[in-house]
Amino acid sequence: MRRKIVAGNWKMNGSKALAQTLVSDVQSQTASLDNGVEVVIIPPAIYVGDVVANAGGSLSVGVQNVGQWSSGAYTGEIAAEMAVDQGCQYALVGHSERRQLFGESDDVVAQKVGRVIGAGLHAVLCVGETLEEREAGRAESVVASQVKAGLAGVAKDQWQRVIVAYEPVWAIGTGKTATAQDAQAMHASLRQVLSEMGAPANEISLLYGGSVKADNAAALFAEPDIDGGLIGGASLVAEDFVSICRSVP
Ligand code: G2H
Repeated sequence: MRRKIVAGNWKMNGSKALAQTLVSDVQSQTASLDNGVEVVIIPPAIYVGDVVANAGGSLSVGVQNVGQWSSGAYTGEIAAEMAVDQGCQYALVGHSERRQLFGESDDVVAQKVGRVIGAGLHAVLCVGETLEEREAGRAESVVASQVKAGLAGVAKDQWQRVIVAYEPVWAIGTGKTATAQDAQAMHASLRQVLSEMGAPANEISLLYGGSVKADNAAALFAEPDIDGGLIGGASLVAEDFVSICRSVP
């Protein structure tokens, strides 16, 4: 059985107050869900401690990024071990905003995956094609190459710490969502790629992300290879995020 996960990526949004009120609301309204969903809150790193304090034991917590080093003179960076130290269980790696705005290459992404898994966290590797790549018929090959590069260093006994989030770049924060059928097709292709890499593909949770909202989550999550979602904007409103968590079948 694959884990069903709904993770809220706050990006550079939120506040100490939100880390208290929203997290308490989400915690109290999701703790008794019987659909088996694991709910993860991924705030800006500076609020991780506040979120952990309000997570009440039933929510998991993650960071949006880690440095590719273990420690040292890297001003502004945080290490995977520090996220563990603060009570995190997850780290995003290779979000398209990191790739596009901060120039993260597949090589850097692979190094970060290594650090995250090595520290004992679950790595959520984010992959996805641009509109230009999709229109050129290259969506599947682009995504396959990001997965192969990002997870190239994963050892046989580490796959249980890997989650992949498919986030088509053209659907991020734009209000455009891939159809459930298009997302399912990409997830099936992703599972095939993982299988070819020697991973236990049927045990790896694959999340969809990109303008997931309360009104489109159920259709996406009903697809056989979509095991949950990575939610941006809608994770900042408790009512919407809880509704998305409830949409997991
Ligand atoms: C994709 C997603 C969360 P949004 O980046 O990672 O954001 O739901 O706002 O498109």
